[in-house]
Amino acid sequence: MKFFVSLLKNTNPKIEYYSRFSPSPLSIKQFLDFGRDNACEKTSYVFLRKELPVRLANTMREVNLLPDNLLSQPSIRLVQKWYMQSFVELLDYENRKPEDSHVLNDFLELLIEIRNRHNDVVPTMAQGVTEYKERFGFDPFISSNIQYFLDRFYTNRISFRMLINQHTLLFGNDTNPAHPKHIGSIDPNCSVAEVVSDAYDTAKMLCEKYYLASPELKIEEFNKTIESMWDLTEPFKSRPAGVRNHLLMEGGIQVKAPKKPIQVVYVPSHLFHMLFELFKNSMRATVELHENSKEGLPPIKAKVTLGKEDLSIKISDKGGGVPLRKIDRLFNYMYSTAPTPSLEPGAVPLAGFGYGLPISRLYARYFQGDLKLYSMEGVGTDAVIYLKALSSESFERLPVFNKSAWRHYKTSPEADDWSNPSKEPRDASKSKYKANR
Ligand code: W6P
Repeated sequence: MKFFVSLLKNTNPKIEYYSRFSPSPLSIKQFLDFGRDNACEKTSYVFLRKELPVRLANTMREVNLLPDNLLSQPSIRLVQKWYMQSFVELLDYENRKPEDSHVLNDFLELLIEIRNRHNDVVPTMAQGVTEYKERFGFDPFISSNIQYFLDRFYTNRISFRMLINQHTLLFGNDTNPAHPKHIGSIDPNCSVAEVVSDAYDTAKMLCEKYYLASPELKIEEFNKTIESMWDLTEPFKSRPAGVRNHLLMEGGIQVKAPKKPIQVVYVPSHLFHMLFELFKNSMRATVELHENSKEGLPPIKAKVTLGKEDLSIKISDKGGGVPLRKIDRLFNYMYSTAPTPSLEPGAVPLAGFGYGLPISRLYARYFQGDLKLYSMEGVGTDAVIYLKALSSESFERLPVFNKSAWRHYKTSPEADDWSNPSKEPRDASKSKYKANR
């Protein structure tokens, strides 16, 4: 087996060549400006035929640094095969001039093919982690390696799909009739409360299907950038119906809100993904804690705020919270893969706690934002999505394959330099995982 693994390793000079380039991060503003002013398909083609192989090669080199026991799992090998095939197919275009007939069209079709080939990368990698765990058990060192790797690998995948989607949406024949103002996957005027409302409605349907009940939503908006827009008397007029319903609270009077809804230049599908995941988690916690209470279900609250630098979205539930010790686990890939430490026997599909939360956080971080959980055990949880308010500041945050990344995989864990709360005095050097001194 070792032999085959090393056969795949770094033997392809093209992977070697392209992995020496660092990916070129783009800002949302750059995506937008490029797509807006008579976007040029040739320019996009010339950029992508180099940038896509660079991003693939960087991540393929990193896959090879995984421990051999993991790398040899059939699912991981399958994913590697997909990456290799896509890489080779893209290299076909290294010397093909955009002026030649069919080149642009063939390239566009190839991108669609590649996107489809990689559709199931996330569940397939999860399968690989499961296979590994079943054979070798849970190991904190391996787990932290997997965490580091998958965060980078999935970020790379998000970015790869972003580039492909922009190209195919801008230059493919399927213009998006539902969203004529969108530039590819970007909405230059993305109304945040609208996406919050859509994500809530979708999660609510699932919730009612499994629990026959669901908590209400209350949305508030605070636009701290334009105080003059505050309007204390007039109800909203310019909103889509779905949003108005949630905003007109208590007697139909929305007390504190600016006239203009908070908007951002963003990818609505990314925002939806994150919010949907958070709502599922909040709903589950709320329903399970209050199922039998006479007072009914406490509502979920959403608060959207805009400052100079951050656009923040807080989703608050009264679902009883999570002890601090367990918060990290919600973002841990190895821990959250079934079956071993199944968090809840008989968990319903609403559950979340799969890869939903860690990947949602990657979406937030991808454009320089973040996703954080603040929980108070016994009461409830606040989840906050932070986005950059300015599209000129939301540059792609991309993993780079270099010496420093390499070191993450090859360095064994340090001995713990904090005390261990054990009853007996123990010899740290005997510990299975901390014995490298
Ligand atoms: C919970 C656990 C959780 C995770 C993510 C978002 C919200 C919540 N609420 O109880």
